[in-house]
This record gives sequence, C-alpha cells and structure tokens, in this order.
Amino acid sequence: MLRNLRRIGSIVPTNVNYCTHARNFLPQLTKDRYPDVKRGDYAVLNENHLFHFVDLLGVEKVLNDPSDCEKYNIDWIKNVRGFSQCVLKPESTEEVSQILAYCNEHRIAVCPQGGNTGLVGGSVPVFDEVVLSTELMNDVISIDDTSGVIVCQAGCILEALDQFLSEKGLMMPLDLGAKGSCHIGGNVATNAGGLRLLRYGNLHGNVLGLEAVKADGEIVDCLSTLKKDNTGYHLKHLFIGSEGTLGIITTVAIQCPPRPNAINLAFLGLESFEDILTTFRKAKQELGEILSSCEMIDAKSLDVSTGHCQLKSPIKEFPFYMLIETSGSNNKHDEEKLNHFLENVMNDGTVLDGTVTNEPGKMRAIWELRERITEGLLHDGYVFKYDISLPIKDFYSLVPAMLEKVGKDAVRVSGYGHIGDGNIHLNISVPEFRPDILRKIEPYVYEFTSNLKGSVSAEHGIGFRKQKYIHYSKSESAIKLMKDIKKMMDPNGILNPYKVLP
Ligand code: FAD
Ligand code: 2HG
Ligand code: ZN
Repeated sequence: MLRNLRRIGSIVPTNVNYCTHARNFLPQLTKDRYPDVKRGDYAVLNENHLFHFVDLLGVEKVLNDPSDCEKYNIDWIKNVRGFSQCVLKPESTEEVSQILAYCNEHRIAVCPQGGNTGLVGGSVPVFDEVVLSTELMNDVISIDDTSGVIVCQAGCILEALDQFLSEKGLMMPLDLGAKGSCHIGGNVATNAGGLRLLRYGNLHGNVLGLEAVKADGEIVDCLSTLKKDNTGYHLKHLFIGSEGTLGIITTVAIQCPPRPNAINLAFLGLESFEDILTTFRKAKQELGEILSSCEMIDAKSLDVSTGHCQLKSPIKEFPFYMLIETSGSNNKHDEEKLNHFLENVMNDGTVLDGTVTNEPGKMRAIWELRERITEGLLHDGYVFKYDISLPIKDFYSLVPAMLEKVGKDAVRVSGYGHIGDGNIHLNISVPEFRPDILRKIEPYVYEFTSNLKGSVSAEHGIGFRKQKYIHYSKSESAIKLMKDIKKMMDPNGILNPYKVLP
C-alpha cells in the first residue's frame, strides 16, 4: 500500500543508551545444555549457499567469519548460544524476500534477529540456523504529524525513533529498558509491553499496519495507516507476537501519541505488598487519566541497582518501592493532583517515604534504578528469568514461594515489574547454571502460575526457553490451531525452528 513512498532517510541513533553485557563469558552451547532438542532436517550451509547470498546482497552484508558471527549467536542474558556460520543483513523488503525464497527452496533454517535483546532465547540460533539481521533496515519512510502515524523499517532502534519523533512533538507508545538496542520489528514480533503499557496499551492496538515476508518469500502487504480498517481478517495480528515463526516483519506503521508537556515522577518506599496494592488502587482513582506508569520493585531488586550498578536511591531502605509517573498537558493541574494523592497516601501511612520530581535529570536517575535491574542481575551469575502475569492480589505470592523452594541455592530471589499490568518479573540468580536447580524451579513455577490462572509469559514471549511450557497457559485446541497456522504459512518449518511451538 505504501511502497514507493519517498523515504525520509535512515535514522541512526544519537546519544542512545546501548545496553551492555555485564559479564564477559561464553555461555554453554544450547545443543549441549539442552541435549533433548534435536537438530531438524535442514540443509547444512555450504559454499554454494554462501556464494548465492554474496551475489544477492554483496559481500559486506554477509558475515561468515566465526568471530564476526559470535555476537549474533549469543542472547543478551547469556542463557543460550548457537553456532551459526552465517549472518545476513538485508537492507530492503525485496532482499528479505529473495533470501527467504532461496532458503525455503533449499531448506535452510533461518533465525530472524532484531536488536537481540529478547529474554527467552528466541533471537539466536539453537544450532546453525542462518541469522537474518534487520540491523541495516533502519529507514523512516513517512511521518504524519497530524495523525501521528510513523511508517518505518523494522530495524529502526526504538530509542532512535523516539528521539526522531520528539522533534515533531510525538513519542513512541512503548518504552522499555532495552530501548537503546531493541528494534521496532523485534518489539512488534514479541508484542513487547514495557513501562507505559498501562497508559498507551499494547502493540496490537498501536500497530496500524505492517508488511511482512512469508517463509516462501512472498511479501504480505498489510501496511494500512488507518486507525479504523475492518476489511476482512485482521492479518497484522498474526505477525504481532509471532516471534519470527510466521514471517519476517519488514515495515511497520505505528500510531504515536503526542509527547506530554508535563511529566512528574514519584519514587516511594513502602512496608508491605498490601500497601503497594492500596497505593495502586488509590493512584488509579485519584490520578485517573494522567497516570502513565505504575511499577514496583522489591528490596532485593533495588539492591541490584544500588549495588551492582552503583546507582543512588533518593530515599532510605524499605521492603518495597514504587515508581508512579504522571504525564499530561498541564503541569499545574498534574502537580496538584499528584501532590494531593501523595499527601493522602503518606498521611494514612500507606507510603512511608517518597520523593517527587519533574526535573529531567532526576527523573532519569529514578528510572535507571528500575530499568537497569535486568543488566545488574547478570553480575550475580546465571539468571533464571520468569515473566509472569498473575491476578493482582496474588502478584507477589510467587516470590516467597520460590524463595522457600530454592532460596538456599540462590544468590538472590527477587521480584519487580509492572504492577499496573499485573506482570511480575521473578528472577532467581545463581552463581552458575545448574540443571538440578532448574529442575527445582521448572515446572513448579509454571504449575504455580497456572493454578492461579496466570500466564507463563506476560510480555517476553515463549522463544526457545518456554515452548515446552506453553500448555500451562494455552489450551490444547489453541495450540493445535497455532500449529495449523504455522504449517500453512511455513510448510518447511524454516522460520525460527525450535521456538514458540512445542
Ligand atoms: P530480538 O531480541 O532480536 O528478537 C526477539 C524475537 O523476535 C525473536 O524471536 C526474533 O526471531 C524475533 N524477531 C526480531 N525481529 C523480527 C522481525 N523483524 N520479524 C520477525 N521476527 C523478528 N520486553 C518487554 O516486553 N518489556 C520490557 O519492559 C522489556 N524490558 C527489557 C529490558 C532489558 C534491559 C532487556 C535486555 C530486554 C527487555 N525486554 C522487555 C525484552 C526485549 O527487549 C523485547 O522482547 C524486545 O521487544 C525485543 O526486541 P529486539 O529487537 O531486541 O528483538
Ligand atoms: C523489565 O520490565 C523487563 O524491566 C525485563 O521486562 C524484566 O529482567 C527482567 O526480568
Ligand atoms: Zn517488563
């Protein structure tokens, strides 16, 4: 629909906060750590294949030196490692299409990769799959300042897009700690949630249209830029959250809200999880439409930021903390509302201490306390990571349950996350990976979640690490339909094998 539009140009990130690996070591190869997973019946890459890719893309867009390929084989949290000998970096949808048509014909397995910040092992090969990286697909194609719709290639970095939009008085509707590295295509492929989903909703709502390439190379044009479009099946939703198993997303159209004039951020200390629930309830009631984020952190998680990341907390120590952010168009109005709310929760003893600011530098420092926990945890050693949705009253119950189960083996059992969305991040860090500890945690953690009617993957996806456990949150009939759709769209199973589907 929008093909051939004049491109605005590539956006390269300026001054972005690239995520860094905390420790410099090579994780065990996935094939050795998970010997039950067997390589599928795919072609082994040979010289002819490589020559074909070089002919297609040019030599500089084909990597096959092992040291060049290494970073594309290891995931961000160093849980998994493949041994791909080939990374392809197409620049256009047409190049993606030609790569997939060839791979499909020759039964070459392909692992799509964006910023490689995924947390479930979906973005790196399990064995020797060819990596198709969207790194060079970073053009903004169009932007409409009135409707707020941006159309861009899948490889645009989230933070770079947000910086670009800020010049137009707009913002990206999603924000996450990995913004300096993750690609918008990866965000859409994982249906990433993040820190402001509470206010702006998820990508099923904000993605107006997309273009994707199917396994056989066919380009599927669903690139509508309309807010309302009820013509037939809503095919874009098939690709949103499909984690590279149904097609490669090449272009997206996103609805972007106006950038708020006024932002305020409070950082609060609380005694108990019950107090967090009370504060959240009151925040919704009293702040209403200006509430833009509501996050919680337990003491062990904050220790990661203040300890490993050497950040400074603006308040003294408490068992729990909350970040409450408001965004609106009138600072006087917002400040009045927020101050009134804070006075109430502090006067009645629900909140024990707190600080509030609208200074950008101070807000940034508070957000870092929350956003850098993932990175800091890697300093503990190996991290067993769980991203769980639970009914709000049970939100924190998983943390003490797991502490009892594996507390003796762990460096840390901690919980933090998006209380506003009922999504907790449970992290169990240990000095190094041990299969016996894994067996103590799984499937118990998923049974616990399922018994409470929660979801075993709230926002990170299923990837490689959770495909065995999808049935805890999906019915047999739903899994069967997923398999039928996969078979129809990718009959040779070349797209991101060993991921998502059990
Ligand atoms: P990748 O990691 O490269 O890939 C993720 C999956 O998508 C893989 O299965 C891959 O095959 C597939 N894929 C990538 N690009 C495409 C494409 N163009 N077409 C088809 N498939 C594709 N996630 C949240 O939801 N909320 C958070 O708050 C959050 N915070 C994070 C904070 C940190 C510090 C880190 C490291 C990660 C965080 N994540 C979060 C997880 C991760 O950043 C998101 O899942 C993100 O959306 C992944 O984007 P990416 O470009 O890095 O994708
Ligand atoms: C976040 O909300 C991310 O910070 C990462 O989803 C969560 O590291 C985690 O467990
Ligand atoms: Zn999260």
